[in-house]
Amino acid sequence: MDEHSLLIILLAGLCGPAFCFYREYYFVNTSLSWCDALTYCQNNYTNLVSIQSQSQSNQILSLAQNTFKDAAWVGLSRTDSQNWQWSDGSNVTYTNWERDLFCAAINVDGTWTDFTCSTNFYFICYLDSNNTHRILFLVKQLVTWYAAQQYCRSQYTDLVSIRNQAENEVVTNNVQGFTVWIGFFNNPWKWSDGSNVTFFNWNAQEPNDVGGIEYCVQQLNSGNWNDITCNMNTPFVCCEVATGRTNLSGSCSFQSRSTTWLEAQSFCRKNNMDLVTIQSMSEIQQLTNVVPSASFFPVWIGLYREGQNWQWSNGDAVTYYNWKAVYYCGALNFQGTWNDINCSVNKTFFCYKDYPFPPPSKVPQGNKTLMFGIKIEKQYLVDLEVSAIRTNILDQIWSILAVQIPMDTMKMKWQESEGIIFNEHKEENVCNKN
Ligand code: MFU
Ligand code: CA
Repeated sequence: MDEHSLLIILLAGLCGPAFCFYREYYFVNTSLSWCDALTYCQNNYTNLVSIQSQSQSNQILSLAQNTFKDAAWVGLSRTDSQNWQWSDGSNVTYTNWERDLFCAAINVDGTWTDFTCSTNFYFICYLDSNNTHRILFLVKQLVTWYAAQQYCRSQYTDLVSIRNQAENEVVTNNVQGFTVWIGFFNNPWKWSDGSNVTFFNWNAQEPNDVGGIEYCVQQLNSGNWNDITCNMNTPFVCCEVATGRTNLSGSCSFQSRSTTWLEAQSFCRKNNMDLVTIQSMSEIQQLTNVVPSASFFPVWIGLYREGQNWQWSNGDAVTYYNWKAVYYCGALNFQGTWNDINCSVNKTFFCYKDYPFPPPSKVPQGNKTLMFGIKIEKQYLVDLEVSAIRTNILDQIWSILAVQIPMDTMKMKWQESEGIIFNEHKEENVCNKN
């Protein structure tokens, strides 16, 4: 095999309570299926690479030095739940898909395909008269998935869900030759105060995730929503986090100061409130009334995006799928974006290997950064969000490192990705199923 390995500019590693590793990346210039590439990496190194940031992605790509002109496998695969995961068990926190925010449509042959949710299709609603019998309605209006959801909820019960093959056939018999939206969608949206996200009021063609960096949401003067970068500065509305709220005006306060979404959130929380949560069209109007003048819009609301979560619009349990193409594995394009590709296609790939902590001769000289991950087993069930605990962990790593390398000119700090330092570690992938 023709392999290129990354010189130790980027050092990431795993430090257990008593030992450390450092991580080295490799480009393998031989084409294999995703599963064979995974086996190859596991036998010769540690695993297929997982990517946690743009800068890490750039460094991995620089390894291949224009050797490939399409895409190379990384450790991404899609599980039964339809969510993406890394083969080494780390969570998908950073993403760079060519297209993102997927919603599902059913094709004339009954198979499903996912599209960006702002695509316009006809859609199928259902009316649940007595909770057992569903009547289906094909609505011939070309709209986004979110607009279809809103329409079905206002006129009928919801977008149709499909719980088994028999229901899939019934729905297929109703599509009249069109590809149409069904109620299955990836719902990465969360309310700051922890409320469930079931209601949306997106502006036309939103959410569009311009530049792949629009993780926070603003309400516009029209009452419609736009996803936007969280670093934008705008006014915001804080509300008391109370159950059974009937009107926003009594429990919410408008803040005219323009801040980022995170600053707005922490301001609200310091005052025993949270960013506003909106659950209905009536609350959209109430929020407009809380803002003193149209000129203050757009304003932050408590909605933001994190992770992935395929679900039915009506809350039905996910019991059945019928995807057309099993585009189950993830590859890194040579331009840096990601692509979902059939796992059986042969591609070159990137592996990484964790070595025991480097001898002093391998430690980079000069102004260089070493990145470490630490893996904490279940028996250390501590709240890692507490800063004193983080400081304590850093102190322990420091004392382990100090035995091996001179630490007098070094500094240590936690690296956050999208505000997250610690991720839960799970292992399961498309190759070890059946
Ligand atoms: C729209 C919005 C973006 C951004 C841009 C200026 O995209 O979706 O979030 O506000 O306009 C074309
Ligand atoms: Ca947007």
